Amino acid sequence: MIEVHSWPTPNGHKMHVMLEECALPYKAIAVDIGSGDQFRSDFLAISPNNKIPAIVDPDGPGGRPISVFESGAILLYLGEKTGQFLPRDLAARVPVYEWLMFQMGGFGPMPGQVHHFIGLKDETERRYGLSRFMAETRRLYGVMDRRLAAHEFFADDLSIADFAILGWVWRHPRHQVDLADFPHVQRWYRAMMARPGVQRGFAVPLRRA
Ligand SMILES: N[C@@H](CCC(=O)N[C@@H](CS)C(=O)NCC(=O)O)C(=O)O
Repeated sequence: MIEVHSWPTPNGHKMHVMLEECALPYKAIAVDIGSGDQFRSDFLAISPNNKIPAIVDPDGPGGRPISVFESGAILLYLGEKTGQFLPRDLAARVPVYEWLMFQMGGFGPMPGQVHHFIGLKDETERRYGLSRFMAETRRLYGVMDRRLAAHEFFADDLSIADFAILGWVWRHPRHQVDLADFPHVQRWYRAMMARPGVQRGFAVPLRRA
């Protein structure tokens, strides 16, 4: 059974959603990042950047165990392993790569900065950080809204790119974005959150042992 070392955050939930949607059996292991579990040496052995998520698949390529860190790499690995949510055809795969990288490089780091600056006590630092990163976060919502105006999903069909982006859109109240301002993202978000696999993924119990 695949072990997912995780926590109920945007990057953690991506994993739980993918595993549920693929109907893969897995064991969720809590890494409480608020208590510093990510710095434990046993976790460092599978996640050298000290961040969740990471997985251990005892039945990796060639039947040998493998660990994978970085949520985008894990989504690609699971897509390859199962043949689900990652098209075989290269032309169909390109938009999956594009929107997955869009999330990993931008729509994750930028709202993540909003989540950081929103909690600062110093008003000057807070104001600068929020004006910069909220504007960029909203710009990225605009990019997604334009894409979804003409597409049901980010790529041609439901894919790992949707699961990656969903983890962060789920946090829109925290980065203070009203989805009503981005109606196509709102339509997509509602459809995604109505999926039973997605709902199971977001409900995965993760408590520290
Ligand atoms: N690029 C990484 C980012 C992972 C990440 O930032 N994880 C956060 C939680 S969402 C974390 O572990 N934070 C703990 C820390 O920074 O100490 C990925 O997508 O896997």
